[in-house]
Amino acid sequence: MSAKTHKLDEIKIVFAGLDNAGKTSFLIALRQKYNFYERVKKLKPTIKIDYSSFNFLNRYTVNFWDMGGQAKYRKIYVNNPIYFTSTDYLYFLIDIQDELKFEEAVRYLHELLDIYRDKEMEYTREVLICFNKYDPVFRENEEFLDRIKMIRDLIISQNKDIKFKFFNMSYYDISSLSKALAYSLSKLLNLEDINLTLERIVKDYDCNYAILYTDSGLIISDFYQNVIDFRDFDKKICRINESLEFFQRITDEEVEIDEKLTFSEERSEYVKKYDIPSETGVSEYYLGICAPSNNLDTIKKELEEFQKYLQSM
Ligand SMILES: Nc1nc2c(ncn2[C@@H]2O[C@H](COP(=O)(O)OP(=O)(O)OP(=O)(O)O)[C@@H](O)[C@H]2O)c(=O)[nH]1
Ligand SMILES: [Mg+2]
Repeated sequence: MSAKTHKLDEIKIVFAGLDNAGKTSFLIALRQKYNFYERVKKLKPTIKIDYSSFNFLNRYTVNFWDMGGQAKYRKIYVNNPIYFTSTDYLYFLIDIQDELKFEEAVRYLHELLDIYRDKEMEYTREVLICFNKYDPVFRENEEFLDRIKMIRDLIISQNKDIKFKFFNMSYYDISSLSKALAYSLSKLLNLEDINLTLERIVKDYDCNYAILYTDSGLIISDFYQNVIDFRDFDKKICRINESLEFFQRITDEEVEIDEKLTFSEERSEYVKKYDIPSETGVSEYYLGICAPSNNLDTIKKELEEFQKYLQSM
């Protein structure tokens, strides 16, 4: 795509938007999910830029640039486009509950787009616009839908040269955050097949969820049937650590088992371990699924294909 000057395995994702749009919250919620634990504590406005990064599959370093959105910082970035060089994806968050700031938000977006329009920036990808704080209680609210449509149309009509992708999100719905982030990561890391397969399995077999993770608990891909508040994520879903401990124990005891099943009459939890040969040895992946017990046999058959996907990753 672009002749990037930085190392191929370094990925830079920029999060921008006005102050209070929810950028830091978004990242904290995702970080929790991607297993570098941190709670959403008493949030303070971000001072200038917060950097964080995580190692993905031992191959990529994903760097998040959380650009504090107060006016004084915005002015600094806009006057110093160098902050934005080598961006792989730009996420721009708009607080959909704060109608009074829509105009200012769009103005700031346009300032950033002007920076990215510069050829030197080599930014040829989509710009990801996130309508944030679209909490589940507002989902059916006509007024919110109108607002979103209005801003969306405005952005598209004033920037015909740029491709956009729009997301509605809220930290009360962890899937909406994952979906927004997974969009760019999947494109950068070729995870689309895996994401689609998990989604299909969950839908076809009425599963509660399907989660693919590594031996360090890093979630690579996941799909959930229902809306999940990210604050309940640990409790409801994260049997991950428990399963990892189980497999660790049996490895220590040198037993060859690659499946774990917690069976109940209606819904069972099934975890399958995959050993995938890689350049650096063998990588372990785990796929956890919660499904109606009577669908498990069919799902297991489907999962035979999965080894192939993981190998090609
Ligand atoms: N209702 C609701 N509130 C949210 C959501 N996301 C963030 N917030 C709240 O919005 C406030 C601001 O969030 P921050 O994440 O600090 O915003 P920011 O964009 O990082 O702000 P700056 O660092 O100043 O640029 C906090 O009180 C959050 O709890 C959401 O999805 N829904
Ligand atoms: Mg912040």
